[in-house]
Amino acid sequence: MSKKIPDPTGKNANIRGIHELYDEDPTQADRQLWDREVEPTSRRGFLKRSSLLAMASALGASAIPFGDNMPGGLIPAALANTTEPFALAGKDGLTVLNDRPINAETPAHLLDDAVTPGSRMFVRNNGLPPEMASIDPATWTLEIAGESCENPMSFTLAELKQKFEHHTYQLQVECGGNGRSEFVPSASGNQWTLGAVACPRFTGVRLRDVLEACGVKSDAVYIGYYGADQHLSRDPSKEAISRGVPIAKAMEDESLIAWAMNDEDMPLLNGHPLRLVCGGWPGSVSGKWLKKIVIRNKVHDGAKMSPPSYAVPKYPVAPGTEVPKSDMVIIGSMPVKSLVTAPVSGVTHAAGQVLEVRGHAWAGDLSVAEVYVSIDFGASWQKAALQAPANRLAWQHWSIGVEFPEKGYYEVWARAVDSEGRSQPMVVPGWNPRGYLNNACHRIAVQVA
Ligand SMILES: Nc1nc2c(c(=O)[nH]1)N[C@H]1C(S)=C(S)[C@@H](COP(=O)(O)O)O[C@H]1N2
Ligand SMILES: [Mo]
Repeated sequence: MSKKIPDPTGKNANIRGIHELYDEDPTQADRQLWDREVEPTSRRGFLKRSSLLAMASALGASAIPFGDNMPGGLIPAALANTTEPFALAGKDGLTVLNDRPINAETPAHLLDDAVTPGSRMFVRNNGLPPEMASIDPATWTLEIAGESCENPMSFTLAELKQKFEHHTYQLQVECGGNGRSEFVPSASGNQWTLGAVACPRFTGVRLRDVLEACGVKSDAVYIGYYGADQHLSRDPSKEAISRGVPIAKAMEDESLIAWAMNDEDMPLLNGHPLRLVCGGWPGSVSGKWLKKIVIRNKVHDGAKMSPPSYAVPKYPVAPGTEVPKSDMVIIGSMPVKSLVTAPVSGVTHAAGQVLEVRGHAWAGDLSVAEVYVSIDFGASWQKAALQAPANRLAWQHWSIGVEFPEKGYYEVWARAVDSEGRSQPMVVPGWNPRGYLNNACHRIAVQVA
């Protein structure tokens, strides 16, 4: 007999889909998963016990004497008596999904800027980021090595800046799991909705120029990165994540080793003082807090590099299918997608007036050819005006004036088509075990009154 088990901690009540994962009594592993994958985001909810220990100092207390009696993860009243949602320093209006590791996404209407400000760029951490106080840009070094590197070398940040030409590109970075929350049955991992995507301007040196200065052997097929963040266990022999890209992607003009975002230092949570940016691919290839790059003679084998991480089945599977790792492929270029960034979903609009609807569209390594908008649940589509990208791998802006025939409830759906004629699907596409690549149309609600 299977039955639905409520989350015994009650912490995840607002997180869609999590309970569907469990129809047996929860195991210890399940409880750990609740703690690890779906930590609470509301002060009216609960925090996990490990975070509580740190909370004594947040309360300005030296200790919480009866802390052992606190129900696992209870939020202290001193912090609970406010309606302010949890906020991340330097991140403006982002929704925090997790606090250990820190993961936060941006509501669609806060992604309205043509170029995403640092304060609005999502945060996806697999481990524990280095602390600001431990980062000294003056002594930071980047090492280039690996079996397919002719002359392994190390560069200080100043040497990188001085030896190589600087380049600035606006680059779209989207987490491979963006949209995961819509898959049924649900996939474990951050329950991203729409906002694990951004397109800031990055400045740095070309990855290619640095690799070539160190000599790329003819047998090179891949690069891999290592960052200064720690594994969640703090075990120094483990990497939080160490991924990479095929050498052809690494050698593209737009693949950067970047120190600046929008002409400012990289925000700490986005990889200060140095990160890799390979736009158009899952964000996980763009290594933060970059310490080392290896040139490999095989597919890089760092943490979260092999299936099922960042991989999808080679063939379509029915929802819920168990897929052998050998039948999975590593995700490369991301699929075509778009966002409606204005108006905000749920807006009330005056009847008889034209509603200005706008947003962005992007298509991995490709460009976007067309964007269409529907106000009748996909029965008919109107073509939006679409701008060229600022450069290759930047998202493109679209806009359209929409008229509504009468008062009532409408949804505005947006659908982009890439330069090879592939369209976003109107419904959630191919289910896959880890919940990647959901590029379904974004829709917003509009009340015409
Ligand atoms: N060192 C390091 N680099 C990393 C990660 C990480 O946890 N550690 N997360 C990756 C993932 S999964 C994504 S989606 C992007 C997110 O970049 P952002 O946090 O700057 O938005 O960083 C990638 N680079
Ligand atoms: Mo990611």
